[in-house]
Amino acid sequence: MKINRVVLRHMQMKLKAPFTTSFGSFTTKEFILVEAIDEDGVSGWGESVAFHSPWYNEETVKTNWHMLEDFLLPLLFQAPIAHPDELSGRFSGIRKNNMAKAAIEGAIWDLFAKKKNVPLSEVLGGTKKQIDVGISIGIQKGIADLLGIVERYVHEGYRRIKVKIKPGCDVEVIREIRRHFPDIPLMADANSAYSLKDIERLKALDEFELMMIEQPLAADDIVDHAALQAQLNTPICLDESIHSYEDARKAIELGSCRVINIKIGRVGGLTEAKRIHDFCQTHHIPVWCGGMLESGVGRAHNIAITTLSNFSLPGDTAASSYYWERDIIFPEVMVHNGTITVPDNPGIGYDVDRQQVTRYTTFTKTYRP
Ligand code: OSB
Ligand code: MG
Repeated sequence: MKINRVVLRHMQMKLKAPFTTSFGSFTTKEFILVEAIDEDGVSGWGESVAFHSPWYNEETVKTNWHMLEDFLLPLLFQAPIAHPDELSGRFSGIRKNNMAKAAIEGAIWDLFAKKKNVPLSEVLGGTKKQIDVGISIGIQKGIADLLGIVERYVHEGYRRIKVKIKPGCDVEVIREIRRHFPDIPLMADANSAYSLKDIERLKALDEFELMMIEQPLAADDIVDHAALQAQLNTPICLDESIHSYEDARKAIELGSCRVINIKIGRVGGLTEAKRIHDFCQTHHIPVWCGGMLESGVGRAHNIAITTLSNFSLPGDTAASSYYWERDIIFPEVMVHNGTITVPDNPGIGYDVDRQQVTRYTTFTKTYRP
């Protein structure tokens, strides 16, 4: 593949409802949409999942734009690409900035699959035609609101419910949910809100038979998580702590977790996501695909990777309508009875709706070799 040009678009999309985690709340999603166009005029699409501010990791929309403009696109333009797996090597001289790397790599994967005329899921080695999905519910003002929302999505058929927790908004909340929904597959995500000092509080969650507790401790930790896992019955799932195959290997070796949440952006792209998936499979660690409140483009990539067999737990890829009044892909991502039918069109399998893209674009710049 020879890349003729790359278009970066700064996007701003209003969320249907504010999303609140242990770090705070946001109402608008700002992100970079990447369009890579080859010499034949075929477009591949990627999305940077970095947020406006660095609360989840150190990357932001601005740092991603800077990395793409000043480092990654020049490397991309250096030579033609035979296979998207080459890019992680080409980018290896640049430390971290995984979400920026994944954004352009994702566009090249889509383009590669489109040129081959096969779905992205298939070129990644995925086999599922349908994927099970769960939903991630942000922190709510009151327990009654939360119970209402849980009820709604259980009723819609989502395969598991994830709720956000933080100190002071945890054991009592989970107890209430369990009292009303004794049998639902339920999990909690702390987004690093606890330390080992809170071990008694975390152990108190054991009685609720959660599927797992996600990232209870520090975002850069795998050592304390191993100590915690040794004392918890509930499986720990790592999110923020896993940036690479090497991180996953070490975490599993240490016993820091029994499940891994793979986010394509956090690990630097689909190539690395596949490597982590394969390693976890060999070591009997189930994985699932996390979400970053993506637009339909990022969501389509998440659906494609979820078709790999060890994505055996429902991920956070909810329907477009959970996030947006109107998504930027056509058709929008639909969830029926907790499952998404994997599209069988070439590439990401959804059309990018250029009219909607234009509506949400605040700034565009085109880069050429
Ligand atoms: O920790 O998984 C997370 C959203 C933003 C940042 C981090 C996380 C989340 C979610 C929601 O839990 C995922 C989604 O629905 O896209
Ligand atoms: Mg998480």
